[in-house]
Amino acid sequence: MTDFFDGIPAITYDPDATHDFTYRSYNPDEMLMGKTMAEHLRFAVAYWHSFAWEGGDPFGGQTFERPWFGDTMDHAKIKADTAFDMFKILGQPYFCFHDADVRPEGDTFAESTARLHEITDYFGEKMEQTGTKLLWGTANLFSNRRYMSGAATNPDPDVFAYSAATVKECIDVTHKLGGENYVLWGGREGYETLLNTDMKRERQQAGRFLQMAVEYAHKIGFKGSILIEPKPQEPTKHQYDYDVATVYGFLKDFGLENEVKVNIEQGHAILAGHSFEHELALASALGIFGSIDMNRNDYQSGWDTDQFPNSVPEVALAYYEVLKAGGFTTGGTNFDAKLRRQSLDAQDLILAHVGAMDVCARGLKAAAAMLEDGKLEDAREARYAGWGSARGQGLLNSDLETINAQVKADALNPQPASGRQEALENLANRYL
Ligand code: XLS
Ligand code: NI
Ligand code: NI
Repeated sequence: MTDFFDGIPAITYDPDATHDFTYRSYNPDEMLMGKTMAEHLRFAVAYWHSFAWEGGDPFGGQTFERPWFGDTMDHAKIKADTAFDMFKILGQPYFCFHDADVRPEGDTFAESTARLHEITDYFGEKMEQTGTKLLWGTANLFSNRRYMSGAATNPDPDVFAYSAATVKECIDVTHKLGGENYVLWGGREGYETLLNTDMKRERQQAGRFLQMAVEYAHKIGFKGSILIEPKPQEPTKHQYDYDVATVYGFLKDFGLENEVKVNIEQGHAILAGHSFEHELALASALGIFGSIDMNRNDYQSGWDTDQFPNSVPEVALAYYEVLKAGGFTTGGTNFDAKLRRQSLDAQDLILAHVGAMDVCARGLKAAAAMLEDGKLEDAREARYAGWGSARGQGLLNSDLETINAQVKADALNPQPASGRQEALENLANRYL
């Protein structure tokens, strides 16, 4: 045990507690639709925001002072000790990390790699002791200046090679730790200006890179899911993995639509001009729904502010889509969220997660009630009932000429029906 969280108790479910360190809605063992809440939500803590981020913004640097900040392996171990202390306090089942979050960069590729293996072996022991599991691992192919012009999509083949070699190591350590997914977020896979960019070539590079990752995962027997995390921009002006629809087209193009799924982040959906539930519903319709990053943006600043979720109605609509998609298999709810830079204290880190988990629990309960009650789905089905008839089905197997003749013969004159939007919004609000 480190002393960073001294005085903070393990958080348990106690809705009547008079202090803040309690779950008021997240009751891990409570059954909903045949599964426990813990099994539905599959919460994960993001190592980077909670333990690597120093509190900087575009106008100022570090605000947090943490005993594990520093670039030695000793620091990395104190960071790991503190992280696992937090996991114990929260009792969430999973965590996620990038290579760069967990070990200091070495002077050479070999040194960075040796450090990654050393610290992940250390994780392995701690995971065994605490029972915390790895939801996903990933490579940070965006922070170091070598990636400023892209990783897989870099104009320099040496950077492609360095990135591919790094992904191999990161898949290896994810596999070693029993990770249930491997994520690729293309933070620099895009462009700042088309004037210097060969989009066709860069897209081909990205496609081949992803194929190599999939081939390697198969080769070593990695059973988890490979996930792409769509995002339209930030840090680059335009990113190739813009949104779920774009990623699906890309996967189809490279024959990967049955190999790769998506990790959908609320804030990224908003940046792409969609709602979170839109992205979830589309991924489910396309058969590529994988996992979620449950962090929101600030709607005024309109940037990827990575805030902990705090709106039950928004979260409920998201989990409604997750439940309709059949729930998570390998995926889960990752809090890719960071504190505000004024939230300096150890307890801020704990309470941010406690609040977020409670909001998700309330959202999940509302979503389960909506689905179990069935009124919304009944209304949706009734709206499309015509398509269930023999005539509706026949239409799709017909052709324009036959349909044209039939419409004339029947003197068809379709009558519009109400979409009942307000009534359905009223209905949805009753569960919240
Ligand atoms: C950044 C992304 C990143 C990924 C993991 O916006 O959300 O944190 O989740 O690389
Ligand atoms: Ni993000
Ligand atoms: Ni994310």
